Amino acid sequence: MHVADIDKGILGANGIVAGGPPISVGSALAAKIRKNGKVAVSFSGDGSVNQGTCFEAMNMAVVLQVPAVFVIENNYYSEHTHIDYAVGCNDLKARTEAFGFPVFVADGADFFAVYEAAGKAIAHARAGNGPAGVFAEQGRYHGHFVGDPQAYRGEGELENLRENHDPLKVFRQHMATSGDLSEAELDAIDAEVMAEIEQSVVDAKAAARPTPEQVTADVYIQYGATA
Ligand SMILES: Cc1ncc(C[n+]2csc(CCOP(=O)(O)OP(=O)(O)O)c2C)c(N)n1
Ligand SMILES: [Mg+2]
Repeated sequence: MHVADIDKGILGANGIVAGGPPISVGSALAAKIRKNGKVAVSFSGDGSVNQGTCFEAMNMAVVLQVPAVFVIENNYYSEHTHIDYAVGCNDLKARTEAFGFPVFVADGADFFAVYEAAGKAIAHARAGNGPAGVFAEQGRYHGHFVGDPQAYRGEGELENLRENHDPLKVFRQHMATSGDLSEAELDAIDAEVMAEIEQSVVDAKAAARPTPEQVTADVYIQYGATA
């Protein structure tokens, strides 16, 4: 939530829900003025899209015709509240399009569908056609925080998600059809990643304890003068 790396074009996710869209519109306006071909992307959830800042940003992006892409991720929950209790209009695509820009829909469990929809939205914005949206649904596997008892979940809800809406399973199915990666190659990648995670834990536990001077290292970004 609090990651930022200006050098990589990540201006900063922030703890203010729906704080991102207005920042991205400012950034998209800068790209338009500088004619540098850049596109600003912001991410909002099914809860975040109901904030006034999100509506204002989407409207302003249309008025100014800036290259902003609004990604809307519906994972059905904002904290512990299901979308059915919190959103009056359950067609978020239609509601977003009503602001005056196209929204490309993808199955959030399908890596390739999301890639394609994002590509269309970025191409639309980069070509000078104003903002575009991407809408994807993917149910949330975990609680809102570590230790969330998730008593608000329906019976069998999580089991169904893991069984039938698992992006990694869908990815494997695609690979089986396309033949781009074999089962053995995918297993090898999984094993490599697991080993890397295990090793990181071993290294972290074996490392010397940080000194007081190191505690704030890599925590705060240094904003320098940028061109
Ligand atoms: C302005 C503001 N209000 C409330 C919160 C508390 N809060 C943190 S996350 C969250 C829910 C966000 O839900 P959603 O947009 O669906 O995103 P998700 O966590 O599901 O990806 C809320 C209300 C906050 N961080 N900022
Ligand atoms: Mg959500």
